[in-house]
Amino acid sequence: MIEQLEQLFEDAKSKLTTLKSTADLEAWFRDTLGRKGQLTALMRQVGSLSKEEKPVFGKRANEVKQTLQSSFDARQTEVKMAQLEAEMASDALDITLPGRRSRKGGLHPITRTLREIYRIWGDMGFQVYQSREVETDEYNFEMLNIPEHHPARDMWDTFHTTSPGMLLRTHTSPGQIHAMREYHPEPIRVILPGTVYRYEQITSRSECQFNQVEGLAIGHNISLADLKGTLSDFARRMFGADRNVRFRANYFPFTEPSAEMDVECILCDGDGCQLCKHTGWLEILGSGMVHPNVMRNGGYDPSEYSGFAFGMGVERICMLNYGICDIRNFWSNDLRFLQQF
Ligand code: FA5
Repeated sequence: MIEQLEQLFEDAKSKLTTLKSTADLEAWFRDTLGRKGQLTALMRQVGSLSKEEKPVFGKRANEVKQTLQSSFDARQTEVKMAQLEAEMASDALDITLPGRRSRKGGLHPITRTLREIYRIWGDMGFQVYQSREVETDEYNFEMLNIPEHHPARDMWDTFHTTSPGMLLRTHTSPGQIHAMREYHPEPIRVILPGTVYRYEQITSRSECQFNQVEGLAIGHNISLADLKGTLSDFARRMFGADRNVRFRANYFPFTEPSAEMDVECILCDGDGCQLCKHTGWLEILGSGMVHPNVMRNGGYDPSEYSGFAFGMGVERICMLNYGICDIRNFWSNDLRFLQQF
């Protein structure tokens, strides 16, 4: 029987070296070392041996089993590696294929316009001051000389929150009071950008949610001439030196005197079109000399200080610059519109 064992050992070992697939290896294992394999069958016959032969056979059978098991493990690893290499050679990764392009986004035209506005006012010595979007009635109206029941409240109807006296600001002007209270008694040169809200009919020129940039200059001996000169200079830098502007007297409760500034319509070059309501001009901002009551509410003494303020509509400026004839495009999320910028 020991000869049979040695024969089995030699045959199994040499067969193992010829195997090239996992399936063949599995079959070899089943036939040789498996529960119904040849070695197991041989080992079961140990009972038929003499007392002296038994331990010799048992020891050798275990050695054979262990050697065949480790040869099997080593061969299995070799076969797997060879298979992997063959797969990699036949299914090689072609790194010359172009990757998927990531889609490029662009800045919204309003963001571009805001950045241009910041740049121009920055060059003129104005710094950005951030003010809140949810305001109190006191700051949005009362501090700006618009007491309860004042008819001017009709022009600036807004969205109210469930907390009494809290509302979405209708303009960036309440920021004037915040800035004055923070900077007093220093001179001030700030712009205050941000979103404002109005309960109002949406048309091609008017939205219920839009952006404004407020401006405030407070100091000694600031006059209406400074206001006109500074705003005209802004228009020249923003729209080009050949674009005409005009000032129209107007009324705002928080400035006295007050004026609106119009820019010649860029779409029709002043001939009249739908955008400019056939007037040839587009209003871009309201402005004026800060009212003494507002000055006092901000903590400044109007007999010592004076100043001007303005509030410009960013969408209107953007429309003029890019020749956009409908304000509703800005919030429509239409890629055909946005991809043009
Ligand atoms: C005001 O909001 C004042 N707070 C401006 C001001 C500030 C005056 C400081 C004096 C001193 P008005 O409601 O006119 O004013 O709005 C200012 C600008 O915002 C307008 O000139 C216009 O360009 C823009 N605007 C107003 N309403 C809308 C709207 N519904 N949609 C888009 N832009 C608008």
